[in-house]
Amino acid sequence: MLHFTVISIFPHMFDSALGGSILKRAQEKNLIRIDTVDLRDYASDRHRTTDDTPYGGGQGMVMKPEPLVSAIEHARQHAPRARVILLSPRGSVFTQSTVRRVAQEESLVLICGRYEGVDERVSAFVDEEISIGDYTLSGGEPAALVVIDAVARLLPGVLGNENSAAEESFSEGLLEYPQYTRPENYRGMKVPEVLLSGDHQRIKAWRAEQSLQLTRERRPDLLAASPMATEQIRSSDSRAPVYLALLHHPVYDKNGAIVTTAVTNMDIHDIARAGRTYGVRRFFVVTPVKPLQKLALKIINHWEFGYGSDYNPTRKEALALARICDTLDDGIISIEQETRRKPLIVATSARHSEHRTSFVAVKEMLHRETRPFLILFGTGWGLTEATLSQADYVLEPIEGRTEFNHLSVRSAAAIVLDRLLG
Ligand code: 4FV
Repeated sequence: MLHFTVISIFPHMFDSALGGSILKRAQEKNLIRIDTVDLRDYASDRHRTTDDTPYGGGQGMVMKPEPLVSAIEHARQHAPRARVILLSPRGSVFTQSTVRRVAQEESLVLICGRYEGVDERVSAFVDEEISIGDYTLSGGEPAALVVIDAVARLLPGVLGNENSAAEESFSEGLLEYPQYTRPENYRGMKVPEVLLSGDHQRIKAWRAEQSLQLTRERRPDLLAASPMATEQIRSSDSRAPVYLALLHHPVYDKNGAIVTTAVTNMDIHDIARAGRTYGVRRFFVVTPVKPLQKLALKIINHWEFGYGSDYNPTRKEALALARICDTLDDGIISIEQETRRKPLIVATSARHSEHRTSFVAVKEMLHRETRPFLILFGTGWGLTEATLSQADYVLEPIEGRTEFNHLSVRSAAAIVLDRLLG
C-alpha cells in the first residue's frame, strides 16, 4: 500500500479529484492511502500565516519555512521512510521513468507550493524536487494530483487489468499506437484491416511499428532513451537487411564512355557514416584497381584500427561497415554467403526513364520483404545501362525544386537512405 501525504494550503482541492473513479476504488481497496494536510494547521500565529513578503523586494509572496518544515517533520514522524517531494518548476521533469521509480516508495509526502514559491531553506528538508513540466502553475496542487494519478495506476490491482498499464504510451518509452473501436466505418474512415484480421501476431507487429513510426515523427527525442525502440529498430531492420555498393567501375564519364573512377576519402567516409546512421549492414567499395583498393583500405584502416579509431571512435563504427571488392558480383556473393539469400538489387540513377520504381514502393517492399536489399550507387556520371538492366529495380531520380540534378553521390546516398529507411 502506498501512502500519500499532501501538504497544501488548499487541501480540499483534492476532495473531488481523489473522490472519483480509479483513485477512489484504489483507496477503498487499500492499495493507496491519501492524507491531505492543511499547512495552516502548522502556522504559529492566530492568523495561521503561511506566507510573507520576499526579502530583497519583488512581486508576490513567499511561503514561510516554519509551517512547511513543521508539517514535513510531523509527516516524517508518522512515516520515517517517507520520500519528501517538493513540486516546483525547478524540479527534475516528471517522466514515466520517474513514475516507475517513486512508485517503489512506501510513503510519499508531496509539498504544494503557492505564490512565488517556498523559502529556499525548505529545500534542506526535502528529498527531491519534481516539475510536471516547463510552465508555471498557480500552485503545486495540480502537480501533486498528476503525481498521485500517474503513480497509483502503476500499483498492482489499481487498474482493472495489469496489462493495460504495460501497453500504454511511455510504458516502453514510445508513444502509444493508434486505437480504434466501433463503428468499423465512421464517415468513410475505416478501421485498419489488420485490426479486424484476428491475427494477433500481425496486430502486435503493426502496433509496434505504429508506435515506432509515431514516436519517430512526433517525439524522436524519446527514441534514443527507449530500449524497446532500439531493439525494435534493430529487429525491424533485421526483416530486410540493407547493403550499399559504391561502384567505381563500370561507370560512365561525361561523354558516356565506360571508365573507372578514383576512390575518394570523402565518398568512403560520408557514405559509411550515412550507412551507419540508417542501420545499413555493409557498404561495398567496388573497384578492380589494386592501387585504388590499397588506398581505400588505407582510409578505412586509419579510422577502423589506426590513429583515427582513438581520435574519433564513432568514425570507427561507420568505417567498420566498409568492405572493398573487385566487382559488384563479389559484393552480391558475399551477401549471399552472409544471409543465405539472393539480394534484391536496387540501382540508382539521375537519368529519367520509364522503368523506374518510386521511393515509396521500395520503402514499402523494405517493410514487407525479408530478403536482403543491395542499393547501388555509381560514381562519375553514373551506373551503366548494363548495370541498371541487371538490377531488380531502378529507383526514380532524386528531384529537387529545380531542374539542376547533379548531386554528389555522397548526397544522393544520404537522401536515398533517408527516403527508404528514415
Ligand atoms: C510546478 C510545476 C509549478 C510555481 C510557483 C506553484 C508553481 C508556485 N510545480 N511543476 N511546473 N508550481 O509551476 O510542479 O509555487
